[in-house]
Amino acid sequence: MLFFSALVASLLSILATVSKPMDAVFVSSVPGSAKIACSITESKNPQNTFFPSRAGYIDETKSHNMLANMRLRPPKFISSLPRRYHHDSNILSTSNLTTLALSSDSSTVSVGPGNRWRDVYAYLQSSGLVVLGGRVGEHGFASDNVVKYECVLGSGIIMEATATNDHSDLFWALKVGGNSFCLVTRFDLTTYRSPQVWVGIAQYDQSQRTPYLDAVYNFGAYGALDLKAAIVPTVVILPAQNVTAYAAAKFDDSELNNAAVFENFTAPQMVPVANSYSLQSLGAYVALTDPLPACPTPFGLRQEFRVMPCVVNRQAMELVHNTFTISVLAKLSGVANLTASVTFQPATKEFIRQGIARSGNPQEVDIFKAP
Ligand SMILES: *[C@@H]1O[C@H](CO)[C@@H](O)[C@H](O)[C@H]1NC(C)=O
Ligand SMILES: *[C@@H]1O[C@H](CO)[C@@H](O)[C@H](O)[C@H]1NC(C)=O
Ligand SMILES: *[C@@H]1O[C@H](CO)[C@@H](O)[C@H](O)[C@H]1NC(C)=O
Ligand SMILES: CC(=O)N[C@H]1CO[C@H](CO)[C@@H](O)[C@@H]1O
Repeated sequence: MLFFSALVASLLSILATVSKPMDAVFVSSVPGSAKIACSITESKNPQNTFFPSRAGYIDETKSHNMLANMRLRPPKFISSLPRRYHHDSNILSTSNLTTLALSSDSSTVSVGPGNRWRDVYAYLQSSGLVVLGGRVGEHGFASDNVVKYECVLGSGIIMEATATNDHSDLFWALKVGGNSFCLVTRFDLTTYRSPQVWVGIAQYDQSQRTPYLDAVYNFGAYGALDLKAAIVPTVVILPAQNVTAYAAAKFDDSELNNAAVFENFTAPQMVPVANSYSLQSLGAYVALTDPLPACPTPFGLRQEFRVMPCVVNRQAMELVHNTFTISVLAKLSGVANLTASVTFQPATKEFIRQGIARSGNPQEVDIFKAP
């Protein structure tokens, strides 16, 4: 905890993403026990078990870029699988769990995990409501805005977890727990009234490298001063084409285009080569950017994420940026279709504050210990 108590301003998560062609490994190359599990599952549930050569499998992998050994409908058959597969959502398809229902007072929306964000925003658009789908300090992380999970345990038992019921420990753990604790079959999310916002992506060429990294650093250090504004700054590398580009997805929960916190992302400080920042509904924005034009994931490609948190530090950003771009360009130029990117994601103090205010922060980042 020494690391966090030395926290000066805010955290900066470095998200590295790599999209690459999918390996040809599925049921045929998995270890023996998995093969047996697949056969047992298939014999019990032939309609919903998909091996690579079958139509259902191809449909699933067309719409989801995950590595998948097989697919079946949860939660009914979970307990027939060996325990080590219970929580591996990569082998379970949730694509038919497509619930979308606004509560009677419109304060929450129930969302099945088979939905894409574009479905959720499109569903809410006519009511002028939105949910937190990402990383906006004003309301914390998306996981700070889940009020209830419906989930299936390894034993096959279905339960609901909230901040205050008998399963509050599970609720707390699910905030950062990924799929290690249960399979979530429904998320109840807090809604916000926000019919139109300023949102869009500015793109810069290689010449803007230094002012771009400076602007991202400043946002990490001072971005909490404007709670309504957020950025997702991504360095995109296409090694086969020898191209490095800089992008900033900017968001301001306001109908006025006056976020001073973005001053260094616009002229004269930096001149974008393309810019879609405009007043629009989040639904319209998400429909246009899913999948992101900068990182398309067509059939046959998959994505992999790695996250490393560190205290905001301009020198560290320089080191990560240079090491990553230089080694990707030098070592991966022979890989066609590969996109590698680094997102210097500022997580301001407000993110952490909101997490603590909304039923606790399992990451145990203690901003109040900052000097
Ligand atoms: C989803 O439902 C459809 C229609 O009932 C069915 O054909 C398909 O196999 C189901 N998909 C999965 C993954 O269970
Ligand atoms: C890649 O582009 C840079 C300029 O952006 C250039 O200096 C370098 O020589 C190029 N490398 C290759 C292998 O083409
Ligand atoms: C913009 O950049 C200048 C110079 O680096 C810096 O002093 C200022 O704080 C930055 N503004 C914001 C809002 O980050
Ligand atoms: C899906 C995709 O982007 N495929 C491309 C991979 O790279 C080859 C060679 O550059 C292209 O021809 C494909 O279109």
